[in-house]
Amino acid sequence: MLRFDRRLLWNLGLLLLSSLAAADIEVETPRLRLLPGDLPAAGYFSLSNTGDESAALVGADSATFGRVRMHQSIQENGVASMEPVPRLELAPGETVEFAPGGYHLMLMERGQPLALGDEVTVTLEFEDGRRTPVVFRAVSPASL
Ligand SMILES: [Cu+2]
Repeated sequence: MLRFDRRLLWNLGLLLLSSLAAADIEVETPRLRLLPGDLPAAGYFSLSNTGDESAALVGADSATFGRVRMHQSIQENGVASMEPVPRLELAPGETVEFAPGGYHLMLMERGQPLALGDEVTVTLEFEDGRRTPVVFRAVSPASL
């Protein structure tokens, strides 16, 4: 007869809980716009909160870059600039696009040369302490 021991059940429960918790943020089409030399790269992706509680993105980091910041491009009196975004909240079911002309990750001080097609891991940091590693592929600005 099959007999479950209590600790096994407990571990299975924890595993289930952690996979549920990890499943409510989805990142699609992560790509890194690569500019020549030491110019900052820009990270674009689509971020969805598929859970039933709000989630807030509060930062990102990467071993490949010295500094990663969240920015938003803005147009003021016909002049393009950008401002820091310290916190971006997503309501349940909400999707936010990081795309040219809007939200982006700005990745500065690259620690190694990068070529088109290279993969770079960037970890997204959420307010609840969750850290979600995402693999970005380096693309040319012309492809965006
Ligand atoms: Cu920027």
